[in-house]
Amino acid sequence: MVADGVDSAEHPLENRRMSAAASHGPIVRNAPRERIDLDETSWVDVVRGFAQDSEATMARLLTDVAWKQNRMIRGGRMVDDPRLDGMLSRAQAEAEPTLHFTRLVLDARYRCRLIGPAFVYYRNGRDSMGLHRDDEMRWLDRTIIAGLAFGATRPFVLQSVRSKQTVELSIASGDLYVMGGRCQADWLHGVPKLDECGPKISAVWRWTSRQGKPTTPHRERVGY
Ligand SMILES: O=C(O)CCC(=O)C(=O)O
Repeated sequence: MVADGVDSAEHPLENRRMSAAASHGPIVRNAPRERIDLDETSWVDVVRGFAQDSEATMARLLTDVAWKQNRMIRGGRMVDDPRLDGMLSRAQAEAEPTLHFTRLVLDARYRCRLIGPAFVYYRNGRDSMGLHRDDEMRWLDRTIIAGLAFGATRPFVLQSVRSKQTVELSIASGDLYVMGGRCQADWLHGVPKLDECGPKISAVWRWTSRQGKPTTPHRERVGY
């Protein structure tokens, strides 16, 4: 087989490099992972530049995802959520190389079977996600929530439920973040509004250990 002028059949090292690249698609499996300990039991991992083809993937997601305008009660009346939510069928998600390989890497790295991805589309800076925890999972004592970003760079804010201490990360296109431990029990997270900002899509995978006492989901999202 000849690729880029290299006959890989005669070059075992090149052969191995090519099959490693092919087996992980457009993601950088070994991109450095920074662990941020929020407290003794909650953490966030951030992997910068994890997805290599985020522009092309975003263009396909914009057309392929079934985007939906959800509504919420705010101040006693129904209003549109300031963002769109969406899903792909399992087959569609698995056919998208970045999503397929991200799921494989996450499952292997965190030793769990994540559900998803679900998608969030922030059309501009006015779209946002209020501070919340992903309590629809109900068992929050030990969870893994991963988000892969496509498009505009935006802040991702975490706030301690008890002390109100905040940690702000800047998440750019192709960056992967993973919240773990007791993060959903003890910390809120959200994406604040910005004055000026281009579109952004987040792909989100979730897993719960189902350990501990289940919570009752509470839809209200504060701020933003
Ligand atoms: O856009 C993000 O990364 C945050 C998404 C999120 O918080 C959620 O879907 O619950």
